[in-house]
Amino acid sequence: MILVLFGAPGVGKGTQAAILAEKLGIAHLSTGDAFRAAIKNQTSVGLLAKEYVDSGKLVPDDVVARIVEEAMGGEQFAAGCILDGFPRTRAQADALDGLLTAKGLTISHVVNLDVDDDTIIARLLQRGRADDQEEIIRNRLGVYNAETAPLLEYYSEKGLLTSVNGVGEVDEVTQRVLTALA
Ligand code: B4P
Repeated sequence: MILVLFGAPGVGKGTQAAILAEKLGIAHLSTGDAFRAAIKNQTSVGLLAKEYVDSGKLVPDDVVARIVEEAMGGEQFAAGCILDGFPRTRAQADALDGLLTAKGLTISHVVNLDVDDDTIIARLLQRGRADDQEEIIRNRLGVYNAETAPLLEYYSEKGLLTSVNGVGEVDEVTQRVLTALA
């Protein structure tokens, strides 16, 4: 199964992906986590990604495609995976299609977690990660609306998209996602 968890920053993609990966027994790839690890370890990708992640901009598509291709080559991805935070642009969606086609795979589901902006801002301010400051969060939401949200139509036209209410207890949201996958 290739599951894409989709949604604005802070809707709970990372939270749900970790739980679902465990429940479904498949790998979890978070591009956000991959960039944060690269930044921490000061790799070449990390040095490149830092200014984008710090300011809430999208890391350039070619860098994202490189990190995803590398990760998905790993053994643990053979049984499928949950993609968390990728794709975020049409170019990334095209790169993913190319990657999967080369492996004889296709996307099984795209689940969009739907959460209102006020709830997102409150959640992220409470978390308080370095990029969780109100001005940067608003920038991330703007980038999401301009560059990522248009993918909803792309996946809807392919018949792959289900939207799930992401407001509520974490367990409740997990159940809604599992129902959407059934
Ligand atoms: P990400 O790491 O993907 O982070 P996110 O979108 O902010 O968070 P997510 O939706 O996963 O929310 P989470 O579960 O953590 O991106 C960070 C940056 O990396 C981007 O701004 C960009 O610069 C870069 N990047 C990543 N992928 C990229 C790509 N493909 N292309 C280009 N750039 C890319 O939840 C947030 C908070 O809410 C947590 O504190 C959590 O505990 C809480 N929460 C979750 N569910 C809840 C619930 N049901 N109720 C209450 N709180 C909840």
